[in-house]
Amino acid sequence: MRITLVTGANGEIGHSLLETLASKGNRTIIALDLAPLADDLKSLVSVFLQGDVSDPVMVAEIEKYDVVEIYHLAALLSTSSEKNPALAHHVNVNGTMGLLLMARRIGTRTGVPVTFLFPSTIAVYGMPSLDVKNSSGAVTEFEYLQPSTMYGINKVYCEQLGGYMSDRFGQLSDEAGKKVLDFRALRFPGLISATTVPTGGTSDYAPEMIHAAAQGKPYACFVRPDARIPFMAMPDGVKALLDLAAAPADRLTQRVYNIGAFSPSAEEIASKVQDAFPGAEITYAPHPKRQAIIDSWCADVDDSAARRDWGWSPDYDMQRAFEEYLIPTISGVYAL
Ligand code: AKB
Repeated sequence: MRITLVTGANGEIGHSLLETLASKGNRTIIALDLAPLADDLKSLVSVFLQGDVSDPVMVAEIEKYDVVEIYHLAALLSTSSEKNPALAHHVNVNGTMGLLLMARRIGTRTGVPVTFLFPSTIAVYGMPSLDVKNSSGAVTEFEYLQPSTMYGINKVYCEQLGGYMSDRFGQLSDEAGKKVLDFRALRFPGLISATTVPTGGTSDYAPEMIHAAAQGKPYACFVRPDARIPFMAMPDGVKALLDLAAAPADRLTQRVYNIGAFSPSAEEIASKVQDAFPGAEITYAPHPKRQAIIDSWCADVDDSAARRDWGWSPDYDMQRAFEEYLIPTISGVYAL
């Protein structure tokens, strides 16, 4: 049975990914998280390791298994990273480097290249001004890569690192040319889940607004009504990870792919929320520093490479996300 490792298992993507992976069967799932595994995930995994992904003792423990696929989700998100930049660098960069080295050792030992799925982010972009952001349209993977946040810097570096570790590691040594690691990254927009609420991100205003309204609570949005970044419904985020993991290597022309779904302003999200929950009380209290982070991210992404190379296409535009996923599911969550 193929062995799949998921780090950051308790996180938002981890939750949904574990449910989907387990429903597919035919694999052994090893999950890792700093905190004890959430009760609803316990029956889905074969092995749970509690600890720090950047701890070499933990890495040595994982390395005992012949892992063929890694979803490395553990990370500090953008707002948390600004509160503790040194810790963010340690977890987001050193943790990733440790796992990449481990993946190379496993691939060398087993003779099977390890597929390494890395969630990158629209935080890698650094739009120089609001005018440029508003006039540049959908940005490709190769433009405006001057992030202003620790998280964006960590992620854009790890994208490069993953490519290096797959293709050029030790290029002057005996290691050269050995295909033992296959790194693939997705630049996620803000993800919106109907069943979990994020912590520590800057795109959190959208899910917070929806979950507050579903509970009948007022919400003060921490960005301006016109703030615009790309978002995606969580099932599409998980689908993208699985589709990229399954794509034949010879179809991939790059190691890092944008994926898009919809790009609403905060005001457009609020209007959808108020349609679904009439009377929802949404006000605006922009936080200048979090607003500046959102202003520095692109308004839309060009995901034509993902569409061309591995058939990416989101199932949910904004209307379908609200009508067929978010509202019915959230209403059930808070009705319980
Ligand atoms: C964050 O806000 O930090 C994340 C992201 C867009 O990567 N949700």
